[in-house]
Amino acid sequence: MLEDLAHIGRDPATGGYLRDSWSAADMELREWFWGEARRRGLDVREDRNGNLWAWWGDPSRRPGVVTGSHLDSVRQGGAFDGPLGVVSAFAALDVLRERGFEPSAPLGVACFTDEEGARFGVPCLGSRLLTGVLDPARALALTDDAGESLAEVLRRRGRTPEGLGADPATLAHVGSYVELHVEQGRGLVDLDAPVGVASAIWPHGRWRFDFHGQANHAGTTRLEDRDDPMLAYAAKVLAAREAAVRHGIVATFGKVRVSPNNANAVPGLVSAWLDARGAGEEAVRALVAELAEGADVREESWTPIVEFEPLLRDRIAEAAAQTPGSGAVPVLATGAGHDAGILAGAGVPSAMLFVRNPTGISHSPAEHAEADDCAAGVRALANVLEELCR
Ligand code: HGY
Ligand code: MN
Ligand code: MN
Repeated sequence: MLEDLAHIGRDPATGGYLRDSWSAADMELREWFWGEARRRGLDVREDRNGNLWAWWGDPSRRPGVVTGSHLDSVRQGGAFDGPLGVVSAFAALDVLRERGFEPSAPLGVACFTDEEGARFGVPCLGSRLLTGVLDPARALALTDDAGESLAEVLRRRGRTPEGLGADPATLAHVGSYVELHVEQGRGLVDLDAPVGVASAIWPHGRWRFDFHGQANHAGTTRLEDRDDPMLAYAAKVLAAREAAVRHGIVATFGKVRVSPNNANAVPGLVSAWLDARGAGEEAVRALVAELAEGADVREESWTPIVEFEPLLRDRIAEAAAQTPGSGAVPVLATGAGHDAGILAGAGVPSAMLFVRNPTGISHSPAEHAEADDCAAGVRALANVLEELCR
């Protein structure tokens, strides 16, 4: 299944993926999801927010056990972040059927829309809308780099923007949620384990900074006459790194938009996005407060710390370790956000399985997972689903 997806949205020049939400690549990925679900006789549907659900059993009878992830990517992302979780969900369902397992609870495969927030800026857009933590009016007004709003994009894709919003009926179908995800660090490499279980997701957020200046000629404007926002931006980037070291957290300016972006002009405006994360919420807030001093800044998203429910976490780790030869399944925290964190925050018992990434690199074409480790992840997920559906 990973090979079937490998060509969709792939940039041949870099091997990276361009799978913006609602892009042509995303529409192809959605078709793939429907096909895989239909091939397995699952009842597949798209909810009002654009999330996809494929059910084995009827969740309106009783809440089901759901597993899945997302198919969209960051710009020039890797092949596994998201897709590995969706592919493993279908594969784990196949393993359960091979074992002759009859779930006593409905079993669902989920694909959340726009987990990365690469196009419209708010990550986990689909799960935030589903759980009601994101105001649909705000979501619809979000615009992409071309200035197109989510509402316009949805209409162009034949969806109904007015339908966006909290969806308690769909959320009620989710009795518990387990997301398998490629690890986005070196935890499992250092522990020499193919599969791990999440203990927590660090608090993290995104802030947009606007540095205002005066557009002017690069050749005729004397230095003392300049009001160059690029200098303020550069100073802020260096300040963010210094503050991150001091606060013991991470901070990144990974996206910047210069306008009008001429090589021969002093810019009029520099917009830049800060991503700050860390084990402790207060340190993240303190760093942002420092950088926000005297700046034109607005918070675009915030995700509080997620501590996965310990009993469920340990039950998952136990089940995942049932596979002969799997060895212990370590428990580790992550600095990466996930839909599982949004669902956990909405009170849905949630858990995550990680699959070893030998490069430890993510949000890059260098992201990788070995076939054997992916297979170990599927077996562990099948065990977990069997345990939860018992
Ligand atoms: O950015 C993140 O934490 C996740 O990969 N969306
Ligand atoms: Mn990601
Ligand atoms: Mn992801």
